[in-house]
Parts: sequence; structure tokens; C-alpha cells
Amino acid sequence: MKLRKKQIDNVPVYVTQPSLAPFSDFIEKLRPSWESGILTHNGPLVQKFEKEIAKKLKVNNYVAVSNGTIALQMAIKALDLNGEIIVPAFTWIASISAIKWEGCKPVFCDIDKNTLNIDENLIEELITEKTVAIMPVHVFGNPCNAIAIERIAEKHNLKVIYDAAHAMGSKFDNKSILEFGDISATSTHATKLLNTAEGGGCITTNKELDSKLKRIRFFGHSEDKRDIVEDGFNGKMTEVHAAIGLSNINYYDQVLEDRKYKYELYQTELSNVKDIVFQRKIFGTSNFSYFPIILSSESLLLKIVKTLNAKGIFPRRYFYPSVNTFSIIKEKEACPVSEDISNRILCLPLYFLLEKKTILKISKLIISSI
Ligand code: T4K
Repeated sequence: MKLRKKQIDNVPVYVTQPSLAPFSDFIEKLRPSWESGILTHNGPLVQKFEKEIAKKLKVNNYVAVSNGTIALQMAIKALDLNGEIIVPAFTWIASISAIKWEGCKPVFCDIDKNTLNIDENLIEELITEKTVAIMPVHVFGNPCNAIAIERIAEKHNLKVIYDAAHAMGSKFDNKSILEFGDISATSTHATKLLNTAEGGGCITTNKELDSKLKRIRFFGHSEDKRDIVEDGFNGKMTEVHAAIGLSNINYYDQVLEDRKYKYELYQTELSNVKDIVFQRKIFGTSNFSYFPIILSSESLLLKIVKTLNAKGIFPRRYFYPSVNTFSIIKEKEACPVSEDISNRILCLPLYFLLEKKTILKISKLIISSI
């Protein structure tokens, strides 16, 4: 079976392209919804998608929601958090906005310069009497040191919400990284390994929390819909988005395997290149969803971007700048490692339709710029 192939002339080459099943697969999955007129409200396709994705990831439960940012907000709401949440400075702004929208305060923690994840050795010094949780991010699908983080959380009676937006398919101790912490929140946005166009999911091993998340996602209704029993909102995934997910899930293993192959190809081509270092994978198993390179200086990064752009190739500066420096952050806290890495990190194109020859071309262009 093949994923959707489209005309490939390799220009322009963006940082990613969605992995899409053939259109006919999608239509077949969507047909029952079209015929019944059931488009939303946790209909049969959403329920099927939840079952299939949970089976694929080998997790007990998966609560499908409208996007990864809402999944983070729902996790905060479900845990009734009110106070300071420790979060790494090297992340997408959604981690921070979710904390702020739920009325909590983000407290920025610096990262480890090798793994690019929260530096667990710096967490304890940030804990105050107002701290309620830690929100580590599995950056680019590279698992955090979950054992150390959860030990700290237990010692200080804190909740752990993993921002697992990038981490579907990543593992720790041979089980899905999504089953760690009190709740993990993932994303199935168009740019992610498995996509539903927009979408996300909450994963918890706690049955009560799982039911609460489902109520929160649906305005806070009780099971019989006669009462409102939670302070909920609309976090529902539609049947159309679930149909996209159901068609793409058949190709998920293929996409995961392809990603690893291409990641390793880049790594081989760029290994031993002076001025380039790679993200280090120390804990668990990554899903290889992004291919970041850390350059020796921002000026070299800009030179490489210019060279690639001139050839119609558009890598992305994820995450840039470090979120603690954005102007919406009023109480500035320095996170020197995150700020430094943000200035020098570049994610290279990596997606299913990307051809091997393009990876070789990109690598050559980078080497020639250095
Ligand atoms: N936590 C973390 C750590 C995250 O990284 C994110 C999101 C979240 C939480 C929140 O999850 P969501 O609420 O988004 O589910 C992207 C994504 O919008 C965002 O999901 C992602 N992280 C972030 C890292 O990247 P951009 O600004 O890169 O999008 P854009 O439009 O530049 O897309 C990149 C390339 O992908 C384009 O050059 C072309 C291609 N593309 C993109 C879209 C949207 C397509 O081919 N088709 C498409 O539909 O944000």
C-alpha cells in the first residue's frame, strides 16, 4: 500500500508536508458520517479513531480533542490546577498560552543543551509554595528523563503534565511515553507524524481523570446530559477530522519507519561536520519526527538558510526565539541555554514524500556553506 503520491519536483521543499492516505481511503472512512448526517458530538468515527489510536500506541485510553493546545488546557483543568507551573523555555508558545489561559503562571526552566529537554537538575530550585505542577516537553519527540521528573514531582507533591505534542510513537522503558505523568497531551496537527488536519489527544492511565476529560471536552455534561457537572468547554474533534485520522492511521507504521530512515540518512551525511551538533537522545526511544541541527553560530545558521532558500528549500527555526523572551512575558527570567540554542538551531525538511536525493542535496548545500 502506498501513501498519497503527488507530483514531486522537489521545489519548493518545506520543513514538512502532511503524510496523507490516498483520497479514496479518506472518502470511504467519511462516507458513513455523510450518510447519517452525524458530523460531531463524539460520534462513531471519533469513538473508532480513539479505539484504533489507543490500540496502535498500546495505551489504555485516548481522548480525542480539537487540537493540541486545547489538550494541554484540558489537562490543566482536569487536574484543577491553580498556581505556578514549571515549563521549559525551549518550546512552542502553545505550552505557555495553555498555562496562561487556565489562569496559571508559567515559570521558565532552562534546558539541557544536549537533549534540548527541560534540565531536571534545575527544577527543584524553581519550586515555591505556589508551584502546582511541572509541564515538561518531549522536544522533537525526544523523551524527557521521566523517572527523574516524576521523582521530583512525587517528593514535592506536584502534578506532571507532559506536553507530548511531538511525541506520538516515542517510548520510554518500552512503553508509550504518552502514558507517563498524570496526563500527556499530544497533537495530531497537519505537521505531525499522524495527522487529523487539526487535532490532539489527552492520555492518562487514571480512569477517573479519563472520564473527567471526556466531560470537560463536551461542555461539562453528565453522562445522561441532564446536568452540567464540570466546568467544561468545547474541545470536541469532528467526525471529518476523525475520518482523516482513521485513513492515515493505516500508514502510521510506514511513516514512522520512513522517518527513522531519513533521520539517520541526514545524520550520516552530516556527521563529522565541524560546526554541527545533533540533539542527543539519552532517555527512551525517539520517534524521529524532526531533524534539528545545532550550528556553532547564528551567523552560520543565517548563511545556511540563505543558501537553502535560494534553491527553494525552506527549513524552519524551531523554536525561535526562546519563549521566555517574548514580549507577552512580563516577568522576564533568564534561560541562557535555551536562548543560546534557540539562536542556533535549524530544523531541516523531513517528511514522507521527501526524496532521498533531496536529503543528499540539502546535506551537500549545508556542507558547502560551512
Ligand atoms: N506544544 C508544542 C511543543 C508544540 O510544538 C505545539 C504545536 C503545540 C503544543 C500545540 O499543538 P497544536 O495546538 O498546534 O495541535 C506548526 C504547527 O502549527 C504546530 O502544531 C506545531 N506545534 C509547531 C511546532 O509548528 P508552523 O508555524 O510551523 O506552521 P506552518 O504553517 O509554517 O507549517 C510548516 C510547513 O508545513 C509549511 O511550510 C508547509 C507545511 N504544511 C503546513 C500546514 C499547516 C502543509 O503542507 N500543510 C498544512 O496544512 O506551526
